[in-house]
Amino acid sequence: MKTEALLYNGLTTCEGCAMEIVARTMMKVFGPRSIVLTPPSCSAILTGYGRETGWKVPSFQSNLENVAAYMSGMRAGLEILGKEDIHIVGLAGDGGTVDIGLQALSGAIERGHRFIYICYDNEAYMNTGIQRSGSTPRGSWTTTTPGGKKEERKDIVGMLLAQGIPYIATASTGYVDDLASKLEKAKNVDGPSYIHVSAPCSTGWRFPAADTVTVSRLAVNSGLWPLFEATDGIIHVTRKVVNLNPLEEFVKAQGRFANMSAEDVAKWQDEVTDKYNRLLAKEGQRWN
Ligand SMILES: Cc1ncc(C[n+]2csc(CCOP(=O)(O)OP(=O)(O)O)c2C)c(N)n1
Ligand code: SF4
Ligand SMILES: [Mg+2]
Repeated sequence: MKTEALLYNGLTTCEGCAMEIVARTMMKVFGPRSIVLTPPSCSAILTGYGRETGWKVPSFQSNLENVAAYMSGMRAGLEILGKEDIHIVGLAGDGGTVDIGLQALSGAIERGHRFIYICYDNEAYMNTGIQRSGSTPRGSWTTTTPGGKKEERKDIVGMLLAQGIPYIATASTGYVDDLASKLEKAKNVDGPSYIHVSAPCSTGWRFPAADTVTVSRLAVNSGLWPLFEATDGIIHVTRKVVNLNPLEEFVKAQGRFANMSAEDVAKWQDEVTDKYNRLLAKEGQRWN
């Protein structure tokens, strides 16, 4: 990894922000020949306001619904200019990806443009006050689901795998080396690539800021957030957890699941274990 920090210090994200870990890791992998795009979201804090920016590379803020369309347009422009060696990187939240920006993302992938789209998933619309998104898990408190969300979250990775994408991976801020190696692979793909990163948010999930990495790891090691990748649709699980941690440890580490009963958690545990085992059985096989 290149060691030069391509993000300034002293940014105004919350203490312990996992999104900032993603941003710093991705810049170490991609280096100075990069253009970063962010939609309105907490990542837009890094892109900044007016004449100030946190990035040491060119950056651009799109609308919430169209960061992938901007990325594909920028790639087309660079091709006309004959500039082949520049990485186009999008850093978008879950709301801007699985809900509002989904059409632009799907279209850009279908057109086959070369870019790296990174969704840091903090599982709600955090920047505007912790509203539920399509990625908020069932049972979670948000300001718009005060009694706990009733609906299941969207499986965006499954959706994009079904569409067909040259490279896609899940990752976590609990395992930064795994994240970095997936960013490295994504960097070298001749087409679109997508990485979906679990990025716990102490502000919205209600846990102490010092616990970000611990909470990230609890999600992975309970089987709730499996770490895997798919190259041309072939599944490879990058971290195989032999004895899954009880999901209850992840649930209890944060305040947003305070309304869940023991039965709710037990049911969720069964679903997570079943889904995890079905994923392990897909190792080396096509997703669909
Ligand atoms: C079309 C549109 N709707 C709503 C907004 C207001 N808005 C700005 S940031 C944001 C939250 C985005 O949530 P997410 O993508 O999950 O990123 P996070 O804030 O969690 O980092 C919203 C709703 C907007 N800018 N554009
Ligand atoms: S609200 Fe969450 S995602 Fe946004 S800056 Fe704070 S910790 Fe990071
Ligand atoms: Mg979000």
